[in-house]
Amino acid sequence: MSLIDTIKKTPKAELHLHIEGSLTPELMWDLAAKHSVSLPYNSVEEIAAAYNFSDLQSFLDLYYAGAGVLIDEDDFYQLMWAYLSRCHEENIVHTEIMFDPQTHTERGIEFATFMAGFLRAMKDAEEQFGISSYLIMSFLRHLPESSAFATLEQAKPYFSDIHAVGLDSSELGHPPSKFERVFKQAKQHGFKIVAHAGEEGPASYIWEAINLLEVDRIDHGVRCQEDAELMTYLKEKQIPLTVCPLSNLKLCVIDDMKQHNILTLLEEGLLVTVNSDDPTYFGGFLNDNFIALSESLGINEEHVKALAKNSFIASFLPEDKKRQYI
Ligand code: ES4
Ligand code: ZN
Repeated sequence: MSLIDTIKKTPKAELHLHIEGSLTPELMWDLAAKHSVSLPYNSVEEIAAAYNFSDLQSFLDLYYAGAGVLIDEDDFYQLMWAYLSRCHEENIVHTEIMFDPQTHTERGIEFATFMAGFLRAMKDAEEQFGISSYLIMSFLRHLPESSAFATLEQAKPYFSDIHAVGLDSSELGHPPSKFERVFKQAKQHGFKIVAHAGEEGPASYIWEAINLLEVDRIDHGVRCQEDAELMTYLKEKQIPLTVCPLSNLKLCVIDDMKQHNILTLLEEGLLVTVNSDDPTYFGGFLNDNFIALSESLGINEEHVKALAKNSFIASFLPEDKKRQYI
């Protein structure tokens, strides 16, 4: 079997995926027409051609604008259904999906609207494809703590549908410490905790996520290598890092995929996983990320198997379910 076949056929879990970042240019175009939302593009091709970013913020500006076409329950259903259908094609058997309530509530969209669409698609994917999926509610870190608290309150009717809370958006200048109190409350409600840290931000933000937010996983975390003590800690505690290679390339965290440190981190014994982050904006879904690593870093079949195994170990699945895959 070729390496590409191994990548495609190996059952995988995806742990770092923003559902709003899986909006295809085609669906954006169709929903803009449906709702008479004006886009600054004249065609689907123009949308795709606009996806050239210089850093995280330049991406986030387009990502929030793109999400403006998501208005009614069926839009959120279609968005989630399209992603889960792609999971089926890619042999992703379990996925833990981030969504940003504030991206929608700030535009006047009700929690009930997006949650109903997401949950209906997730149920259909479980029934039709056997894919299990969990939701991770992420707070936007560029907004104030009070907005995160209000979001947690609004989510109360859906607590049983949400597995974890996370932290995303503009990292620099918005350290995890800004959200210590709201994460403490989320933890008291029994949620698992994740946070983006060490993508553009320094290793100290990863320490804050660990010590102040008490995270179960770090999203990205690739700047951990700048702190030897942190590397030792991550290895000893086996705190998972959900790494997103094509994202790091597209957002200029690295200049060339050959510079990516994921293989070094794996070989050092850290619990790293491969993920797609915002696949339609960054030029590839999960298997494309594995393929990019094979082309640039020469990962082999053992690496693919180890990374896929890590994705289940690092997941929030119950132990008996994990054991089916590891
Ligand atoms: C994100 Cl790549 C990335 N980093 C931080 N926040 C995000 N939201 C969506 N994608
Ligand atoms: Zn992300």
